[in-house]
Amino acid sequence: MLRALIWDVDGTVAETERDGHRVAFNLAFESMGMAWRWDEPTYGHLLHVTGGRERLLYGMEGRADAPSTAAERETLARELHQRKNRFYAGLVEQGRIAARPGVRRLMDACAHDGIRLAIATTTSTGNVEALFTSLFGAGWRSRFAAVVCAEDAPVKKPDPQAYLMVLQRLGLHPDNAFALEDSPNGLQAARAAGIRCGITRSAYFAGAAFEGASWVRDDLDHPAPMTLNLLRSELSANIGS
Ligand code: XBP
Ligand code: MG
Repeated sequence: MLRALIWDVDGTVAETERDGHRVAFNLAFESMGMAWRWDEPTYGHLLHVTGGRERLLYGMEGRADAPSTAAERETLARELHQRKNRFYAGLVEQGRIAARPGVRRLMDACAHDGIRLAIATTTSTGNVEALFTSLFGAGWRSRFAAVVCAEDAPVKKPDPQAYLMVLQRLGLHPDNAFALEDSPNGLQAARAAGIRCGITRSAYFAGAAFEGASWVRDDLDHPAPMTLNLLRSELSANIGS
């Protein structure tokens, strides 16, 4: 029986990577007087590493103009990451990022049917706070039964830590939850926690393979509305698989 819907944030609730984090990383580079810029193809490649600080460290690999020692790289990555998150919050507060199609509708349907909402994300708590306040208003948190972010689950997707923590906080068996994701790393994390997972393709993972997903679609409204009844039938048809 479906008791909880677990949401990934970046790419699933909104196109935050292309329009938010990437732009904010570039503002952070600029604010430190650095010439580095991540264009869309470059960022698409770097996105295979989850976690903004980890992504910065990965981006430094092979760069002649990156600091030479691991300690210096770590210090620079932390500074850039903090700046990036401040810029990201600013972009979000300006209302520059919208919820993806069907997100609000499905969240409202869950509230109506008593299906609990949860978040399993590798992004930082502050970023979720900024985005969800902008999209759903200051009282958004009361609508979610569990919110697990990078600070709670530091071992990032594709590791299942965030999903396992959500299940633990909800007191649920994986057969009673369904996950919504946009990336191969996210899908792997949900499935490793034993949770069925549907994919709404985001800009950067439009061409990715999603083996093991319950379904793959453009978004929650296309080609047709994804409903709770469809999710329920998905769960009952695949118990234990
Ligand atoms: C999201 C991430 C995050 C964001 C940036 O992945 O990997 O790192 O890109 O947020 P997912 P932070 O959607 O699979 O959770 O800078 O806070 O890490
Ligand atoms: Mg995502």
